[in-house]
Amino acid sequence: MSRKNQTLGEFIIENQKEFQYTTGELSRLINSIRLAAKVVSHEVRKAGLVDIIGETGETNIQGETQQKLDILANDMFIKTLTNREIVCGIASEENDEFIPIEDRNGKNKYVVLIDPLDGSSNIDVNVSVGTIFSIYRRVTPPGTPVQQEDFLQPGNQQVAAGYIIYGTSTMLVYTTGYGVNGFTLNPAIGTFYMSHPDMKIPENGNIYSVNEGNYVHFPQGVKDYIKYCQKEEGDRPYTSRYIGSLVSDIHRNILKGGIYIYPTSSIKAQGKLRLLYECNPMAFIVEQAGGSASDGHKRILDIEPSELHERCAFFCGSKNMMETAEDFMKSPLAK
Ligand code: P6P
Repeated sequence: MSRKNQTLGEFIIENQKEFQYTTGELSRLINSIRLAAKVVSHEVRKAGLVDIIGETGETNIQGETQQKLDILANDMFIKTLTNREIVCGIASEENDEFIPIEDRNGKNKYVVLIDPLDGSSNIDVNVSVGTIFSIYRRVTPPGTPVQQEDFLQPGNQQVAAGYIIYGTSTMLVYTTGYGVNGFTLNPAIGTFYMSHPDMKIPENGNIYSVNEGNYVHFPQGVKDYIKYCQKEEGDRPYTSRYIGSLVSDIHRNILKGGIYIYPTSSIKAQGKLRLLYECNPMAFIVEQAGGSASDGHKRILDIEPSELHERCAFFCGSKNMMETAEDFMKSPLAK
C-alpha cells in the first residue's frame, strides 16, 4: 500500500515498534488525540453557524479572553485523554494548574501538555487555528500522584509531539522522534489519510514570519535581521507572511521553507509564546523535519523549565535561515 493512502490508524499500528517500552499505550494516546481532533474540527467548522462564536467573558491564566471554542476544545481533549486510562496528568494553556488523572491500575505512564486551540482570536475572522500537544513519560513512580516535575521536563525528553491545523482542510502532523508525518482528514468519512509522508523543511527559504508591528520594541539583533530580510541582495528581499496563528505560520514554513520569530521585546520581556505547550512541541517537530529552533541563542529543547506557563523567545524554521538570524543575535549590539 502506498503510504499516501495509509490511514492514521494503519500508520500507528505499523509503526508501533518505534515507541520505546510501550505496550501500545502511546498508540492509544495518539488515537485519543485523533478522536478529539475530529470533534473539535467539526465544531470549528460550524462555528459561524451556531451561537458558539464570541467570548465567554472569562480570561485564562494568560490574561487572554477565552473564546467559547477554546473551552470546548479544552474540555474535549481533556475528556478523551482521561477516558483512555493511559495518561496520569494533563497541563493545558486554559488551566492554571495541571490536572491529575486517577490512575486506577497504577500503570498510566504519560503526561500530556496541550494548547487546545492556539490562535483562537482568529476564530471570529475565520482564519485557521490549531491544537498543539506534547507528550512525556512521567518521571515520578507509576501509581503515585503525578507531580509538577512530571511536566517541567526539557523538550529533549518528549516522546511525541504534534499539531492539528484547522485550515482549508484539517491536518494532524506529528512525530515520535522518527520523522514527521502529516495526515489529512476526510470529513465525509471521519478518517485521517497520510497526505504528507516524511515531511522535511527546506534548508533555505524566503519567508520570514514576525509581527513587525512590534518592530520598535524588538532587540537590535531582530531589527537588524528584519532589515537583512528586506534588503535587495542575492535571493532577497524575502517575503513577509504572518498569519498570527502559530500552527499556521509554522506549518506553511515547514512546507515552503521560512523562519518564524517571536522575540522578547521591551513590552514582552519574556516573549509571548509558552515554552511547554507551544515552543517545545513545535521545536521537536521542526527539528525532526530538519530545521532548528532556539530562543535566539539556546536550543529550545535544552531549556530547563521552571514554571508550567513560562514564556520564552521563539526562533524556528529553516536551518540556514536560523543560522543567519542567530548570527545577528550574537552581535554585541543585538540586545
Ligand atoms: P501577536 C496566538 O495568540 C499566538 O499565541 C500564536 O498562535 C501567534 O503566533 C501569536 O500568538 C500571535 O501574537 O502578538 O503577533 O498577535
